[in-house]
Amino acid sequence: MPLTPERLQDAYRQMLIIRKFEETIRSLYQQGKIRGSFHPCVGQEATAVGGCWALRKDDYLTCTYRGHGQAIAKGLNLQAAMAEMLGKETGCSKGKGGSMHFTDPSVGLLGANAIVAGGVPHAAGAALASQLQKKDNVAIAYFGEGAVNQGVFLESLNLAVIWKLPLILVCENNLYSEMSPSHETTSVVETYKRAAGFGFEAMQVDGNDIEAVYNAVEQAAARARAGGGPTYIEAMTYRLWGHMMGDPEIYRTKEEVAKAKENEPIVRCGKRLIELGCTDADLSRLDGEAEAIIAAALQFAESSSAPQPADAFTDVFI
Ligand SMILES: Cc1ncc(C[n+]2csc(CCOP(=O)(O)OP(=O)(O)O)c2C)c(N)n1
Ligand SMILES: [Mg+2]
Repeated sequence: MPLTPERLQDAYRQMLIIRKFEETIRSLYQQGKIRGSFHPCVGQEATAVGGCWALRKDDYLTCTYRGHGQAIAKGLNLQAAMAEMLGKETGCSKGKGGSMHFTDPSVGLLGANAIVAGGVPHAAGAALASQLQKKDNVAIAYFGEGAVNQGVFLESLNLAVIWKLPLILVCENNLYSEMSPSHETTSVVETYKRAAGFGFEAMQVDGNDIEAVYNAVEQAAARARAGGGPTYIEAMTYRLWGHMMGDPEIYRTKEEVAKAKENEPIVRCGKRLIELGCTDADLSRLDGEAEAIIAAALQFAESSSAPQPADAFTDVFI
């Protein structure tokens, strides 16, 4: 069932929440309130919301260090996400994981992963478990196009097809792997063709079109639940900010980024909503709601306590 106009409004607000989450993190980072690295997903919100909203809460998700949007779209509590960024004990990983380790099994979020392609075999494993337990849950893994050159990625593709796993692979192809353009590093830049070569149902979609992503993932999930096996979706998108905070962005031009902004998913979804009968006032209301949700999450996170030193070695492998 496609996204209804009502649900598309909610999805628009969800994308705004993710955008404002990242903007807030950037500001906290600049104030020195957050340490470590932060890889923003600004510009890629449609892949996150379109994909995760096409799934059930009890389906499994793995994502990368750029996965804040996916985690939130899958249902990660926003206050727990914000608190995790600030290293507070109320964070989803009790303040010990930070930006690259958002986890919440209660919404199927098996974990973000800082290792390129690391989440792909994890999702394949979750899909295998679901199949062996004769459940109808599917697993989705998000990764960047840089992941397709990793050995474990290719091994996972092979087994997923051989075992007909209920697995959905979403490649967020944003054209760059760190500072390297993908055409300089990857033999077949249209990554879905590799997956097709492994026997996947494989396609490329406009990753900045939330409805296109939603429809592709919804169909993939229906196929997987019916025992039809895995699907590979290459979602073409663009990250509007640098690879991480402090990226000097000397590998691309300002003109290229400006051009990409014309095609960015939130503006596009706003235009689509206007076509469907929404007014500018409706869009401003949704923006205001998103703003208030983010402000409440920040207030919660800032007023939470830091983890106790005595708990330094609990919930961690040492
Ligand atoms: C196995 C491994 N090799 C190298 C790195 C360093 N690294 C971090 S992000 C990244 C780029 C990955 O690019 P891509 O998969 O396209 O994802 P994007 O950052 O564009 O979302 C690299 C090489 C890593 N984290 N893991
Ligand atoms: Mg990339």
